[in-house]
Amino acid sequence: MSAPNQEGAPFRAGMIALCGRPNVGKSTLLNALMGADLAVASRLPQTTRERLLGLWSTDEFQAVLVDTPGIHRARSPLNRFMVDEAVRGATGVDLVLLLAEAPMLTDIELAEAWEPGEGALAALATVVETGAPVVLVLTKIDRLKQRDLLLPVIARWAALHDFAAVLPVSALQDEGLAELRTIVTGALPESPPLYDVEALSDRDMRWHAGERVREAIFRHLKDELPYSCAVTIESFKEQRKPPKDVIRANVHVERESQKPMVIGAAGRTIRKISMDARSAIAELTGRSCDLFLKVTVTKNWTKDPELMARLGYHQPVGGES
Ligand SMILES: Nc1nc2c(ncn2[C@@H]2O[C@H](COP(=O)(O)OP(=O)(O)OP(=O)(O)O)[C@@H](O)[C@H]2O)c(=O)[nH]1
Ligand SMILES: [Mg+2]
Repeated sequence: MSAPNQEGAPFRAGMIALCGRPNVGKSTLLNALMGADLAVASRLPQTTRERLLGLWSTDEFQAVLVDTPGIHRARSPLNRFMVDEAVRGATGVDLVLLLAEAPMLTDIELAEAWEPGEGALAALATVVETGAPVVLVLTKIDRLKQRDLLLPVIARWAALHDFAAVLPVSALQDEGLAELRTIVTGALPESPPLYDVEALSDRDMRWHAGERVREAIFRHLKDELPYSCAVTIESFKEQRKPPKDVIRANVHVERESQKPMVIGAAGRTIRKISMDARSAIAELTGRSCDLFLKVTVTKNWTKDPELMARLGYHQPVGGES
């Protein structure tokens, strides 16, 4: 039994996974629900590579929000790792939020004929297999001119699965989030906290710092280049006087030819990446920071599970969840 809070109600805690195809807005929604910029989001698909737990704790409950990589047809070892992480993130949770973009439809005929795509159906099949109740969250509704065109879309989705609820939201415009928070907290079983109630996530600041560098890479590099980059933190020192973090990180690329593209003419690109990442890290830690980036070639790392593991992309071994 968990200890009752002041009102005498027992404490509740549970896991809520955010799942769906790449780019549907999972990380943005996690940040909006948490009211903190924890998860890296970008305009490019396949931004999130690893499971991240966002810990939303109050005196009454702890909701462990699980951000997951997008579910997609994986070809490379890195992509297979990502999809495995997504499945791991959705397994054993109390509720899955299946996110799908609200389609941008312009007339009722199109809306009535609308069908979810293959990728969205595959994501649905994957989360249904976990056996957890599923809430369908239709995202980015701020982009829609005519909201009533969502009704036939909702009806089509509802015919595919017995969803616990269907909810249209906009994470960026704070629409539907109060309802979603009610659904999330309502799904938490009676339980003591699962994680430290003071912590915001299950990852340490080193990991978050690496993610901020990756976020800046996704913002400043073009085409396939962000997908060839990984970031490792070589050292993270908390200096006392004056108080600041001194961070040295490696940006790994797959091929020699990619190195000058990441560095840019006269180092301009890597400087932009560094400046963006530095201010994002400072915002997260509340301390100033010095960030030193080095670009390293780790040949074909996305295709080699051993190299991937060395760069941090490995599933836990043994019974660890
Ligand atoms: N207009 C609008 N855009 C949104 C909203 N939520 C997310 N986006 C945008 O959608 C893009 C993808 O968002 P992410 O949160 O990175 O999506 P994701 O599902 O985590 O993507 P992966 O990690 O790549 O699978 C970003 O450009 C976001 O700004 C929203 O409510 N409205
Ligand atoms: Mg994401």
